[in-house]
Amino acid sequence: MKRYCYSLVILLIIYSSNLFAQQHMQAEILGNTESVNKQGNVLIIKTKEAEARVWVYSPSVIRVSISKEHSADSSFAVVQEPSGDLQYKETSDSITITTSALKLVISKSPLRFNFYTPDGKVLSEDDPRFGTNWQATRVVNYRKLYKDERFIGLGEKTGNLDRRGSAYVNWNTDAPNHGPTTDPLYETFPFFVGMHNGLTYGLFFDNTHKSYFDFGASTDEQMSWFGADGGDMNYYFFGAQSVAQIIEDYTWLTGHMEMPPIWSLGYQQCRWSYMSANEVLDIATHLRKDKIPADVVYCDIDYMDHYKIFTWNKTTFPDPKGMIDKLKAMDFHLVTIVDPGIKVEPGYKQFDEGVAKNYFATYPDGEKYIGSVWPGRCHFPNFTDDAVRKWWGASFTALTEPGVEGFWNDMNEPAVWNQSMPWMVKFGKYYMPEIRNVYGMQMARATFEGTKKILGNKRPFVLTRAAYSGTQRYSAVWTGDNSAYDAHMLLGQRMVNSLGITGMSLVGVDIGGFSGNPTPELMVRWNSLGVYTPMFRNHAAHDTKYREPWQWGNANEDIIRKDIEQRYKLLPYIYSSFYQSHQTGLPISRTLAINYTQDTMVYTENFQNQFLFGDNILVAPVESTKLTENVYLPQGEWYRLSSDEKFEGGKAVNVPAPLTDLPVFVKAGAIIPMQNLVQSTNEKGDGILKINVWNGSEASSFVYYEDDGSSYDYHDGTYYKRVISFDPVKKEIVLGTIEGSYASKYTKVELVLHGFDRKTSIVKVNGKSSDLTFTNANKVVTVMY
Ligand code: MIG
Repeated sequence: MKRYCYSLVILLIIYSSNLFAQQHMQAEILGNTESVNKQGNVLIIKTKEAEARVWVYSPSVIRVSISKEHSADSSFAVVQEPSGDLQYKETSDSITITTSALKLVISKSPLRFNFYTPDGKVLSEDDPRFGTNWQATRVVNYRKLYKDERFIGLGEKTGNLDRRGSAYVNWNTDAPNHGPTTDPLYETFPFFVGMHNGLTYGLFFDNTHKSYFDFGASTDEQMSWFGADGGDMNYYFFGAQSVAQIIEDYTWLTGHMEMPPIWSLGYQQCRWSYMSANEVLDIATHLRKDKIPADVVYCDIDYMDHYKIFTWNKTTFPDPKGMIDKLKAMDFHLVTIVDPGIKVEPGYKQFDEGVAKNYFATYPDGEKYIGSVWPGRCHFPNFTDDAVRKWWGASFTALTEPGVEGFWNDMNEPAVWNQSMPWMVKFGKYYMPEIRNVYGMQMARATFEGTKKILGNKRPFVLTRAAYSGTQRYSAVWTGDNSAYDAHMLLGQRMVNSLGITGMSLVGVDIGGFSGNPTPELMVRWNSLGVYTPMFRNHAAHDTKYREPWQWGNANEDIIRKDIEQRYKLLPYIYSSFYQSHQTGLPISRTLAINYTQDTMVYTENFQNQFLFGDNILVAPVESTKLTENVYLPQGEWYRLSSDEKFEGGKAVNVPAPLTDLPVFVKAGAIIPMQNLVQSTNEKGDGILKINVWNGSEASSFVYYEDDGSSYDYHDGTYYKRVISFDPVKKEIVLGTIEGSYASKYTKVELVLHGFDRKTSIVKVNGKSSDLTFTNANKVVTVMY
């Protein structure tokens, strides 16, 4: 009897501990190394829990992927292959991989990954206790957090430039009425740059599941961590010692943007919605009549027949081609919206074809998923499938045949009413939670690849709301449904700057704020900031007042016009900046943290919204309620663009900031090519390229770039490129040798000199001074080269 009791107790103990194990997830920590093997270009390290793989992609980019079960290796983001070059040294307790730019020291037991500069300075290390860690399918990497460490990046996120002390979630979400702290939003860019001890590094967590980043927000500053609900601990570590070079490496890895059609860099007029062809034409006519330079008008969802994608409303848009022909005659380009949801309606072409070919998302038993959006009950194309992408892409003939050249991809998080698509919905082989964060990117890809094919040698313009790392290869992005108040304008600017860190150069916000009605002051101010935003689009929600430039009274319209004129004058500079981005991945709007990484002032709340627009222009966003502003000018000398007033940098200055004059500065030595005023990018202009040079004490140069603005011929050398340089010691400006076979549309060069003293600094151009004639003390000469 006694014995029986004992065994019962033991049985109970075993039973209850099993119960315990069933009810509570175990945290599994990556343990001790059991084997190390090199297979071709990959180093494979096994522990009891998992397998780690390490590849060298370039001297400054090393990839680590840790998994319990590595599946087929594929990525939506990455376009590069690992290099064959992987050398390592192994001792009894560590493995070391050293390249010219990075040193990875892998401690074997327990298995931890620690990154250093080649000479051994710490860049970033695993938390020694926890490193990589699982709780069921959730995978997390805990990292050491250094006292002075800052973080920037993650793309479209609210909050501060410096993300230290904050945490974020990536889960693409339709977020109307989002506020200054809302998270997550529409896009996922799991890439950040860390900085401490005067050093920099980058980390890209290429995992499409819902993911999490905590930069010491809720860990009592003991550690930072990132992880995901599923998938592998798969990351790329960047070791370059400048933020700019890290961005170049990240965009090398995930791809560069193509040159955008130049018309997409002009002023864009949008609204939800211009309700008829007549209204669209009225808007375009009014812009021309009022001499507001512009290139683009939009059709939002109401151009369609019952919101059916790839259709036109026969009553309100009876003759799309006729309308677009008229727009073209006025030098306008039309962009139309497309949503992913395909209306469930037998007889509707896209519905019938998609059903017949099984192109839509399903439940696991094959029943098609239905979610409601604008058209009512809808199916959702599986854009992860190549055949579906081709089918979607080919459908655009309904829009391209009448002449549409821009394709706005909305609602592709994907959004459904009430925002709760079930987790078991399948897109081909993927369940929704795994694919959600790349759905929008794959829709943009389908749109870009399809329209590019249809348009032949013409560049399509694609704009998407949802995105994932690598989207720059296909599309521009905007920051979704912002709101008409000052804090949102500033927040939007930080997002534009942050998106630039993660490879998105062609970005914009809805000027004026999508939801709500801006005050006239806010509209004017926001428009002046739009001049210095890569994509410059005025857009508003359906329940707001009309907000075209003439809706604000004559005086305000005059200010708005003058600002938009400035945008058009700057286009040669802006277009050249896009070429730089196409070549290197550097953004157009650059947080000051890129060029002035070690200057703590740029991270302060007062100055964190400031940015460089291209290499040479510094912009300070200002609330519409302020008429002066404290602007932080980093080290060096600066000139105010509007007055040529000169400032010593390395300090904050208080400057006038009336609504007519946003604080915009140029660097001493800046070279900024401009042109005369035109009403659209299609207008030929006076043929004079105005090369503005601001005097400085250091040599400077600028790569001027031009092409036809619309075709892909630039891939074959049909462009016009020259380096323009200024040497203050020799007092010479050199217009370098012309590269490429394109004939510039400018036949004359006019030098506009700023800050030069007429007597002492006569400037030679390409060795000659005889052609120079000053028209006044500080300005101009005309030279022909
Ligand atoms: O449910 O197409 O963010 O720019 O105007 C709203 C109508 C759908 C959301 C987009 C917005 C667009 C609007 N769309």
